[in-house]
Amino acid sequence: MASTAISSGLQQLQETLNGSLEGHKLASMAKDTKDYNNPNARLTTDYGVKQENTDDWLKVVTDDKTGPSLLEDHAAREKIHRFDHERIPERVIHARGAGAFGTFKLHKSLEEYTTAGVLTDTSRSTPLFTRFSTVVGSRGSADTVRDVRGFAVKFYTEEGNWDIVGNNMPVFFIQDAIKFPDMVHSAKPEPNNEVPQAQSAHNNFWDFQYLHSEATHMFMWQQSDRGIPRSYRMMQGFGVNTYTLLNAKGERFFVKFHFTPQLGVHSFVWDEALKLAGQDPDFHRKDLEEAITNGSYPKWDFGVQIIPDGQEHDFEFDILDATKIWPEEQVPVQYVGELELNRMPDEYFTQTEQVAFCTGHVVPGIGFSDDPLLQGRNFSYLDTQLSRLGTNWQELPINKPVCPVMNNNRDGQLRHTITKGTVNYWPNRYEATPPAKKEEGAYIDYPQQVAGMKQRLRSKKFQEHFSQAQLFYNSQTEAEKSHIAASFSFELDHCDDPVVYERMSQRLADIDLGLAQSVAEMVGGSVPQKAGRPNHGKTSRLSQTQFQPKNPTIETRRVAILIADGFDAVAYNGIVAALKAAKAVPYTIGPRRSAIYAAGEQKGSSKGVTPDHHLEGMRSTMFDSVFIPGGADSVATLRKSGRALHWVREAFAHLKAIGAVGEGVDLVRDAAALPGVEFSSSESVVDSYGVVTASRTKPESFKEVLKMAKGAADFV
Ligand code: HDE
Repeated sequence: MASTAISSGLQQLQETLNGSLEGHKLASMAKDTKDYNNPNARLTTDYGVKQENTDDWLKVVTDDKTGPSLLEDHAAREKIHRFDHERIPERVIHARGAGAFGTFKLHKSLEEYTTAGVLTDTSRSTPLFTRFSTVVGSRGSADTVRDVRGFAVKFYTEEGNWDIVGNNMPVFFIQDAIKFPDMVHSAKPEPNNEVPQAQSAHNNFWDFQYLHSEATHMFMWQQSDRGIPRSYRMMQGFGVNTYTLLNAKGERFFVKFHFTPQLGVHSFVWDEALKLAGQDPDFHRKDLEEAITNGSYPKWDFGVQIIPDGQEHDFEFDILDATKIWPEEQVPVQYVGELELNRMPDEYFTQTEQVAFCTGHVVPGIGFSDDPLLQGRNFSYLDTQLSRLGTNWQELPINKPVCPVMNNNRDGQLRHTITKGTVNYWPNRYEATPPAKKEEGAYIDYPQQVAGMKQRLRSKKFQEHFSQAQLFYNSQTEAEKSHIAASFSFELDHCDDPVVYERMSQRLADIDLGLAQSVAEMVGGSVPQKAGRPNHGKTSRLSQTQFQPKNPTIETRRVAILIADGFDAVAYNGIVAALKAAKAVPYTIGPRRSAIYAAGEQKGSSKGVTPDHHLEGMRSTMFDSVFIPGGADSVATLRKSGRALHWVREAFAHLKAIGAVGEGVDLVRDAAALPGVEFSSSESVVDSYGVVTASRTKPESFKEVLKMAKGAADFV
């Protein structure tokens, strides 16, 4: 096929990238890319023959009589046959996800600890693909459910692919990989009726959590606001497992990987997340796409925590236990690089669905540790790709490394590479394709001394399960703590087996008596009278309120502007311009999606403003903030609309910044007819409960409103 728009677009991009690694990856993908939106292309069969009719099966037919369809129609059979086999098995977990391409830049070399080029060469720009996901739900489930989020990054480095297959929480439910199938079975829909979908709020999940006290720390994270992130762009990423780094002197270091979002960590409130699951199940997917397409590229600071070999036993916890963090106060995070996402995939299936991450994919200078969860993962990821993608999945464009690949792994179903040569084994008489030497960049395994009894046991420090659960809870703000209590109350209310909610209420007393008592009362468990163990009272930097941007911004925040006929054009245009200038994303919402006319404008003499959506089509949940410009007729219409009042009330209940000017303030006042909530009607700018109102429209009002909207970033 002639060079098409997409592949030539990719090629152009590649040329501008000037022979860089990113250019290399793009060029390699361009070879496999075809443009369907090309008016010069023609429909063909899979074997390349142009087709004149793909709408009617070849059949015996006259003007008034339809006879049998003919088996001889190969093109029709091919079309149906290909359709019949379109589906592949979804990921056994993390089935629902969204991906994006990006770049990794290193600011500070880690050569003291590693030889890995990607972590030592500050002149490099390493291309990458990131896939975010929920864990429990099926591929078609909702984005905003309470769950852990996957944060998987494939770095296409000069020395081969390096995958960090992480999550948005730094710990995990279990310590030993052999428990994984039990754990996942308990979280997935129950086996008898396949209920519930994408929920941890059911008997089996909480039964397992109680029976595995090692899960206590992790379920506190999952029940916290971290379980309902506002955006993939606003969550942390953690490698979770302990890896190792190896430097040029052959010294080894233990390492944990961190990604901290430059936009800060933000979450929904639960009511919002629940509603969004129905109102817009693709909310996170669309959010990522909206930001990248608008050029507001999400960025994370990349950091490492490092413990030198020999110091691994200096901690009260085992540094190989994935249910434990390394508190930052004990092992600081060194931020050394930046990950940016800047390009959406061209096609979901071939890129986001077919990407195959493996914890086993490490590059020279990076290695594993004896973390028993990681060791099992190293088997599982390689293995699972086989049932999802078949053999030769490494050759799919999204999975191909940017460096040369050559070995004697051959054949298998759907092999693409054609390897020339007369031998396919090593050693061979030609000395063809010999193994690499260390100085040629070969992967070197650390010569680790190992001794011990072969046993099905866990070592001593792995037996302590509550200390860091307390540490996490103690570190939360009062608002975050109340969200945790509300979350347990919701989840355990969905468990109808008293054994489950009774026991879980008792378990919470191992963390905090007050928490256990409030949850037990809500869910009908017997109320614990004394703490299961004393609280050590320690805290760490674990509240998400401590991960906020240095310069708060409303960039990428979605602001709904409510208007009806007769709106104040000065106020409307002013706020739209101010929001755009601040790189926020304004959406105009009206009672209908056909033109709305400003005060003094006439249908016919003016085009009016065409809203992006109408009040029934989108709900306040889909926006970060609501603004109501003045205009007597506009506001009178909105004040009569139950939906408009609900919009403002709901936004208020979800702690969103609300702004109103001129008569718009009256709508806020109507909506705020709640006990104990009062809004002044004075002419100056009023800021109370996160609501900014200014009865007189003046430029300063917009500034105040914007300031408040920025403040919205602080609501957790
Ligand atoms: Fe995974 N996990 N996992 N996991 N995991 C998979 O691999 C597994 C664990 C994580 O976007 C599977 O390709 C075992 C921890 C992410 O494609 C599977 C254990 C962490 C993704 C698998 C764990 C993760 C997966 C399913 C316990 C955070 C999605 C499909 C030992 C550090 C990757 C696949 C993507 C996916 C196994 C525990 C993160 C079955 C056995 C801990 C982000 O191989």
